[in-house]
Amino acid sequence: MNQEPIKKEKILEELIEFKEKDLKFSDGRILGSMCTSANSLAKKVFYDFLDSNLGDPGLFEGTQSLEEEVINDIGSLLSLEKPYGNIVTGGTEANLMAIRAARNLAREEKNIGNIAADEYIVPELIVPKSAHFSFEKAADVLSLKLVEADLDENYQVDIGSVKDNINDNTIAIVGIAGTTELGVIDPIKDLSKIATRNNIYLHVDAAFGGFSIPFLKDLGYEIPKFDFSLDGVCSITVDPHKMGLAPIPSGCILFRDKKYLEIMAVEAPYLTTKEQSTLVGTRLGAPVAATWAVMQYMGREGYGENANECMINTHFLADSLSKEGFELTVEPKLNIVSFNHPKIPTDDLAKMLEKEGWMVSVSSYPKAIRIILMNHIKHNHMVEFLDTLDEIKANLDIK
Ligand code: 0PR
Repeated sequence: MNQEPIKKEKILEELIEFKEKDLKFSDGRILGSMCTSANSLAKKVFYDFLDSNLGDPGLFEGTQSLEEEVINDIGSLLSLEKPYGNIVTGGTEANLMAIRAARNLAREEKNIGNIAADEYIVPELIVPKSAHFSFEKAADVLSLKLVEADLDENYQVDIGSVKDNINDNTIAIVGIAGTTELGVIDPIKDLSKIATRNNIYLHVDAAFGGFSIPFLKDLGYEIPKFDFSLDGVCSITVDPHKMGLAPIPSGCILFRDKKYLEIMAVEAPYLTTKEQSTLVGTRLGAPVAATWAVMQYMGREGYGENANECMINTHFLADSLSKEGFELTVEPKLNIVSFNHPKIPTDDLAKMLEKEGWMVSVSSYPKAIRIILMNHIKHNHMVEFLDTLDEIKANLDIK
């Protein structure tokens, strides 16, 4: 570290050099990211609330009220009149909070995972094979056995496999509304029935889909129920910093009942609130205010337009790829296109695309090129991308 202070201008100048090495969403070359450039009003608001700390909310009552309003607004999107929850750093923390609530509840109500019990029972968590790796972290942190349910031919969780994996030690089942790799929506209604029948906690990970499915439904897209309108759903993760256009870090965990927050509360005797259920202590108010602002600014209509435009680009890309001899893994339900070419190994294709400046990602199951059509990807970018694919095929002598 420097001994003498450095002038502001010099610091800012130096930072430009670093920033220039970063890719920009607006260039339309980042094809594998679920994040995008945040709404500009939200960025300004974020800065205005940088000093606010929701770890001690009595000091920042205005920001606390904003959090209550955001939670209520997201709850109403997901068919829950009185939701409980928090704005957190993202999907990982939201999923961890949900599974912690489920674990603590099972410990109290079923004596599973109770270190004070005569015999310690290892709690089990059932997730679809397609679940985001954040559940692996949750299982590790909470000392759970992670049980992967199989997928069916459409890459949705196989209900039979979930049923087969349930036993007396199961503390929660997870369903996904918008899988990370394919954007697939699990049959949450069936999971809800199973969870209710077996008295097991059901968490829905809608980190990606939560800020598009409700609006696409408004517009007439046929998407089955996935939210709190299904009785068995206890909690939902939805990330404003993905399709919600909020700045990073903004995730949201919603619970159906206050008891889920209470079961993880620890005492915080010297703070302005005497209990805390969130994982982090000192907690940024900035993402809360920024998420509040962008939600007001967009409204249902604005988010509808955003989700619809992403879907139009998705269908354009998917249809064009099919015509050009590429094979789609699934028909896209949300704004992710996953494809392969029968004659080009996927990793080779990804490398060739990257050499031409296209930052794609490769999914693991099944292995495929994965394109996420966030709103920084415009029609012209996709036309250029298809041109690059044409050139690659021509260079390899593929018709
Ligand atoms: N649940 C689902 C369904 C997700 O897709 C993700 C992340 C999470 C939970 C975890 O969310 P956080 O990353 O906010 O904690 N999905 C993206 C992914 O892993 C995250 C991402 C975003 C990765 C932008 C890369 C990137 O450039 O693909």
